Amino acid sequence: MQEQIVENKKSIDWFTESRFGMFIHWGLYAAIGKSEWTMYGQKIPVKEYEKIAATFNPKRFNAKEWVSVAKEAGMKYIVITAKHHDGFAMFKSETEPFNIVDSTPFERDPLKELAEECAIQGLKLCFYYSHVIDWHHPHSIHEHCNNTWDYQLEEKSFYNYWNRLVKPQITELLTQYGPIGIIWFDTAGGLSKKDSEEIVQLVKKYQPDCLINSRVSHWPNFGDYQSKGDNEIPMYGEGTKAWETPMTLNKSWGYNEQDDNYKTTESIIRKMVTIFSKGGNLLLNVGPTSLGEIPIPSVEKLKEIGAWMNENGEAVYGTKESPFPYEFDWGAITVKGKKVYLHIQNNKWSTGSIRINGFKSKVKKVYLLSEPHLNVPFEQNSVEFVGLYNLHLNLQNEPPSEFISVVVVELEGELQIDSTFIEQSGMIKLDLGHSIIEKEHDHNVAKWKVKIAEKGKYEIRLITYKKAGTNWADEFNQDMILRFGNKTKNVLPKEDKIVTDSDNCQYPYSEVQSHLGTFDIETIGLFSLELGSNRIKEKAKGPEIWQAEAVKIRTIQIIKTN
Ligand code: H79
Repeated sequence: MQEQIVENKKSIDWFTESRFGMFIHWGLYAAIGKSEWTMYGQKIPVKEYEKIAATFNPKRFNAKEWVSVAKEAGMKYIVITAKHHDGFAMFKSETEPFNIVDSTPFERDPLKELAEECAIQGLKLCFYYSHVIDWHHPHSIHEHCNNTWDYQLEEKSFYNYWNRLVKPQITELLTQYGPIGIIWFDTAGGLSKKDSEEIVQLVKKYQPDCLINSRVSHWPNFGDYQSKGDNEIPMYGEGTKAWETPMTLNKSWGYNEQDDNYKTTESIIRKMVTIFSKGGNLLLNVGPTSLGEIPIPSVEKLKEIGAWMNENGEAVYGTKESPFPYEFDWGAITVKGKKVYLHIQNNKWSTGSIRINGFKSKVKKVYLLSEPHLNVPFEQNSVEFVGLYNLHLNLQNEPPSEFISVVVVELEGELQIDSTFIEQSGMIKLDLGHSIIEKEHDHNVAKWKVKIAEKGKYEIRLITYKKAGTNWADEFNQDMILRFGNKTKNVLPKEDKIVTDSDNCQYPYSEVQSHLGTFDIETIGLFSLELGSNRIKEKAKGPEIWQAEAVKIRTIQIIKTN
């Protein structure tokens, strides 16, 4: 038996180069209009749920329009729900008549039409398939979320489901629709290691180049790339494999008629850039209606995103992650060969200048990506005794793009930076993922080393992500121990500031900022910073379930206050 699934280098390249895909959650649930978990939430009996199929007739479905919306947004692949947790197949299945061709008046196979259109327009088609949760089938078994209103758990026999529905339907999807980019699995809770391996082998048997996301299994080391949690943007230091964030435009995956909680276009573009700068892909979701239309506000957002991608795509497609192991407060960095792309937020642009510390490479020229004839004046300095190299840009021109504008830094030679933590214009974010965690007494201590280049007062802030509905006091009821330089402080973090939508954090989490203390730094150089708490866990060895934790410790931020 195989211990590790070997990464297929050749076929992962298209994925990492594409960076941006469209997720489509579409199924019978669109007709209820309350997202894809309604059957489970309302315990709708199978017999009742099947009646929706009899009236499901998405007459306005037009594959050409959907693929065009994705393509014009700059997306290179589409992942559509072939079967979600409700068990309804959105394709012609010989295995099970509970499918869109055999049990609706629509009678067409939208996946076939999308496959043909994707081939014409040059996008990769990929299928989401709920392999463990299936509330329609009498024998599916998940560790938590089963249909217990129609079926008795103790009467279920899992292999009836696995061998007679899952394997044949995955075979259909891999043999009837041409080359498939990814089979996107979800919610594998309870699936054995042996069955996980078997499903991987089945996919590879029919299409060796088809990628599989890590959610195929809750066992470690599965999948060709890491599928982050729903709406999760990872921190630094969480692994190196290719990865992807699935993200909603509002708060829902499947069509939800009441959900007009759309993120602003600016918020989405900031998150996109953050993801790209960390080396990830973004799979951005739409939830079409039961008539077969992508909701108008979604189409409008995607048009604005497309305009940005059209101007700035060179700084996205085929780029690599930023070599700096931390976030900047002005934006983010991507790299391609000897070009370093600075994605600068327009509101930071108005400050007139940007300084990057730790930039060692000799710079040839700096210019605006969308107007390459416009040079950006720059200076390079070094302060040898603290090992500090900086690049200073003068942003004289107006920001050329909406929301975020890209400056290209062209290098003379190879990219070389100082990858230790260095404060950047008086600010640095140290992610927990890049700390060293050691046990002391009854708790763990996270440790970092950070270079401070200017004397003065520095505020230390804790950044945590809190899940909606969590009571802070239940989570934090013991002091944390903070050490900076040679001073120590015990502090109980409070919810000093809550940000519901930041560049890295979104629903169902909010970013909480807690003031931990202020320290005087009287000499410049390298300092150690340590945070001790019973809430700091050892680093996870296997896959983690993103939304399992009520509060996640994320980052220590150091900010110069004078
Ligand atoms: O397909 C989308 C979700 O349906 C699926 N993953 C994305 C891509 C998903 N499956 N499980 N979960 C997400 C986590 C389950 C969350 C739940 Fe709930 C909390 C289920 C019931 C309570 C969210 C909130 C759904 C209904 C209420």
